[in-house]
Amino acid sequence: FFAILLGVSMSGNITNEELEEIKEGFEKIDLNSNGYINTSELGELFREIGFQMPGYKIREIIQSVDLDKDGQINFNEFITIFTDLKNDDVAQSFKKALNKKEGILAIGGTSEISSEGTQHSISEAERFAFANWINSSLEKDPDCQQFLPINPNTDALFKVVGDGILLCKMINISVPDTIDERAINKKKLTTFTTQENLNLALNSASAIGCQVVNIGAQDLKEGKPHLVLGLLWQIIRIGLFAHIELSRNEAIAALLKEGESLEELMKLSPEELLLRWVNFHLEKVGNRRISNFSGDVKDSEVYFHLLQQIAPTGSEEDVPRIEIDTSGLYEKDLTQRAELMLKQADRLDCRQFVTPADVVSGNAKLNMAFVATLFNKYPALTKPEDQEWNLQSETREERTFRNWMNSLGVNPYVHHIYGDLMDAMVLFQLYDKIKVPVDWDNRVNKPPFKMQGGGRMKQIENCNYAVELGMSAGFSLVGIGGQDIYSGNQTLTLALVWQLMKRYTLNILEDLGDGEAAGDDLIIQWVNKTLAEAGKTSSIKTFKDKEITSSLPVLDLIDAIQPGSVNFELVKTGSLSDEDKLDNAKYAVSMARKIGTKVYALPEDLVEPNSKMVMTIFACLMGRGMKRV
Ligand SMILES: *[C@@H]1O[C@H](CO)[C@@H](O)[C@H](O)[C@H]1NC(C)=O
Ligand SMILES: *[C@@H]1O[C@H](CO)[C@@H](O)[C@H](O)[C@H]1NC(C)=O
Ligand SMILES: *[C@@H]1O[C@H](CO)[C@@H](O)[C@H](O)[C@H]1NC(C)=O
Ligand SMILES: *[C@@H]1O[C@H](CO)[C@@H](O)[C@H](O)[C@H]1NC(C)=O
Ligand SMILES: CC(=O)N[C@H]1CO[C@H](CO)[C@@H](O)[C@@H]1O
Repeated sequence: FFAILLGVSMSGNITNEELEEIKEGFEKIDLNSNGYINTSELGELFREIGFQMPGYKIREIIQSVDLDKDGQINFNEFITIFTDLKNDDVAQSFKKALNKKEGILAIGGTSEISSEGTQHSISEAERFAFANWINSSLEKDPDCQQFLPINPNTDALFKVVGDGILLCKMINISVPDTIDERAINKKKLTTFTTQENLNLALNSASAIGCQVVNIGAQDLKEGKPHLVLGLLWQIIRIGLFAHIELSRNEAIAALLKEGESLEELMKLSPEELLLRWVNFHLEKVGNRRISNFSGDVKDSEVYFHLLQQIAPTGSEEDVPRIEIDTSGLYEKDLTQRAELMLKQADRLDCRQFVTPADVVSGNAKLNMAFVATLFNKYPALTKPEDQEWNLQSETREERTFRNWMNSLGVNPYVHHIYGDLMDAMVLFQLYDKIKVPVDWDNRVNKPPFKMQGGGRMKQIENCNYAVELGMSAGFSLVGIGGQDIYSGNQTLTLALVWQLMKRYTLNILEDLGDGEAAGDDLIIQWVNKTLAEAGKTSSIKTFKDKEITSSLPVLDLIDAIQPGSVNFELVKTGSLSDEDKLDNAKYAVSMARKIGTKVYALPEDLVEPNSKMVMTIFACLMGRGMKRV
């Protein structure tokens, strides 16, 4: 039954046979047989299949399919859970549950690959788009020549990710310098060295904020279409959005509206900024505006105008004028019109992600990626000169915290650490992850919140509760009130988030040991002992130890945990320049990920050394080392 649900949830089509199965399933879940599934019945289902879902998530699922808004699911609505492909969360949840349940794994695994129909509907459009994107992104990479170009019309894409190299390269393109070239195994790959590459790819993907909890190395080796596309999209999106962010691209301030503050603009997500950007350019030519990347772009009209507005005018040196031919606007057939529009985009070297069919069908994901491509290449924005401001760009620490949260799959995705935590919803989810019980039903006010009055109070109440939970978890939160989190006080917000991350890291250790409370001393002792036992000469006294700046203790420890893994010929020793130190640190971080640890810290954290992040690195390595036995 669940296999069917899974199959259906991926293909979007239901046969009569399947309908019967779903009906049976519905009856099983509908415990009181009243023809409706309510929150507690759905919760029971998830529990039964071994998957803990917080109450609010279950309500969210119900809300999302509850067409007649009566707070429960009838049979017709139930079917939509499995047909609505867009409801990815649900499909993912089921998948997770299935993977956990013994015996079903095999069924779940094959249902994805078994029928041709299933694969097609996973999204041929995405497969096509991503294959082409990879083709052009990695065209010049010497290590990728053996599998490029990827034929976008076949399933070749799913095969080429199997050895991990291509994924490592794509991650490094999205967030440059994430992966050290020296850590990738490139020649004569064996099962083991392939596994290492995939570890490196998956742990690096986490480190840049991808949610990979459902994806294992085996899934990538087997090239499971659904998972490969999901991971690739996360990686690609992070790269596309990297500069659609006020603090990294001040020209975005040109999008400020009358009476709006920079803070307000800063809170917009990249999607919202892109919509605003399109409308900003549309304002110059007429009254048309868009509010989504689906229905509103289908007729290509908006695109023609946008291209015309952003095409280089020749006023800049070395960038010749490109005149956009808008005669395609008069083409009646929408598909042909889209093709004419894309021909113009091609002249800007921006024909990416969408085919005419994707434009006309209003594929929101791919159209947004297309618009992001246009923005990244030709923003055509000028930073307003008349304004004084001092924008702080995101610190390394803020970014690391954010990536950590996002990799745990918090919802909504955190773009701005302060603005996105102010209603505490993300904090509550993090408490869930560190096993601090959250009273979702009675204490949490759920969004949406009104901008004024009551909404503000409700968010502050949430923040107060978030602080209270921290106290109950034994965090040190002296002088931190809910109001500080709500108003985005940087120091205090970071203090809370750090304690969440630290607890998360230590929990992993405790899960491995016999419940012994892990602490700094215990970790340092373990590090010293492990180093000594492996005959290494390095050791550390604290997480601020000067020795750490060379990364040698980390590299030695990695080699102690997995003997022979570190190539010490690549490691600089003796008296080190800052550059040498950074070089070692990059190698160390990538190597740690390669042997299977989820390190979020960055090379700079070792060079500094930043004792908090250094602690997480050693703790992760300790976790890995303990698993060895
Ligand atoms: C990653 O990117 C950096 C900077 O762009 C580059 O120096 C490095 O060689 C790249 N590594 C890989 C594995 O592509
Ligand atoms: C997109 O926005 C338009 C209005 O601007 C609306 O009519 C249409 O339903 C929206 N489409 C989707 C898929 O949200
Ligand atoms: C944040 O809180 C600290 C401690 O209460 C305070 O010293 C600091 O001024 C606050 N920062 C802002 C920007 O309000
Ligand atoms: C680790 O080793 C160093 C050097 O031998 C020593 O000074 C330090 O006290 C040790 N720390 C712990 C916690 O074992
Ligand atoms: C088969 C295929 O689509 N090849 C393309 C891969 O990407 C390069 C660079 O964009 C194109 O020139 C190829 O046509």
